[in-house]
Amino acid sequence: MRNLADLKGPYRFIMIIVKNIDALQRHLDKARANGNIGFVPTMGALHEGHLELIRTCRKENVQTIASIFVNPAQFNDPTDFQKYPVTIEKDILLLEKEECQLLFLPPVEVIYPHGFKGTAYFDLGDLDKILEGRFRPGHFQGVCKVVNRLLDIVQPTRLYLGQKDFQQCMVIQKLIELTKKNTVVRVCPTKRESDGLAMSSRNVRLSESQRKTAPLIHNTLLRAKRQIKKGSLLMIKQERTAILSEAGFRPDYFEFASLRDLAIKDTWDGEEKLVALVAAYLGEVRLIDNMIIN
Ligand code: PAJ
Repeated sequence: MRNLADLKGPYRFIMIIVKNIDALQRHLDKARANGNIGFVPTMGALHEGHLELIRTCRKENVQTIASIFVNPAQFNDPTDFQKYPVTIEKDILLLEKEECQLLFLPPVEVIYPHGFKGTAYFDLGDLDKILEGRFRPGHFQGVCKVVNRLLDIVQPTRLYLGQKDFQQCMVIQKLIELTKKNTVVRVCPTKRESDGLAMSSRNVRLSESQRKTAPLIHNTLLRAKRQIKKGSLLMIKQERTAILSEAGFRPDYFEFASLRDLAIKDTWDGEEKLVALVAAYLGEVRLIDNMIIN
């Protein structure tokens, strides 16, 4: 008889990958009996930002499930959808390394059996009309469609999201309230490259020289955080936008908003909690970032 210590060779964690709902439910039923389920939805092309979500989820839950689904409903720009990086084999290895127990990898017809065009509308108030919503019409409705569907399927105890997509976190929180789900949202800090650039699946599409310019988007937020004082915020917004334009960005917005409800602020009373948010194109690549100010 052999005991465990006799087993030679490296230990290899095996992650279960499922593509359809029946198989997923079978695994989830077993998982649920063992404890809390934490869920990390992604569109793949995984980087350290995603992996930090997995690590936090692993620490806080008995079972970690990730999903990879490049959601056609949330791309308002068809070129962005076509060019969205797909690195599935690498993603699987990365998730296994983090000991993620379950990966849901559905084909489009499993998520949208009747197509995605005519499905439900979620009343998010102003949340999907400002900032990203203004420049990417329909984007947050598309995010809600897929997240609503994924949450109905997985029914996790906790949902892990990145602060990098600050407005998305607020939208999904609102979706959960609207649909009266029991899932708790956990927002994890933005993971950055050493030069401050927020990690993003889209960063691989930047040219070498664009990649050198890109961290300015983070610097401009840091600068605004230092500059801000009670009174009008318009000068800072204009100055920050101009600096980005001079460096070769095409800014969509640089805004301050209330941390509570994301209402845009043109003046500050020196007390209200604010977040600064920026979106700008560098060539064809659209970058977003944000920073909590106080
Ligand atoms: P995706 O861009 O793949 O991001 C998946 C999750 O990783 C999101 O919660 C996002 O905020 C988080 N994330 C991305 N970059 C990060 C970084 N640098 N630091 C920390 N977290 C980061 O966001 C989506 O996919 C989709 O909209 C999705 C929610 C999956 C719905 O389709």
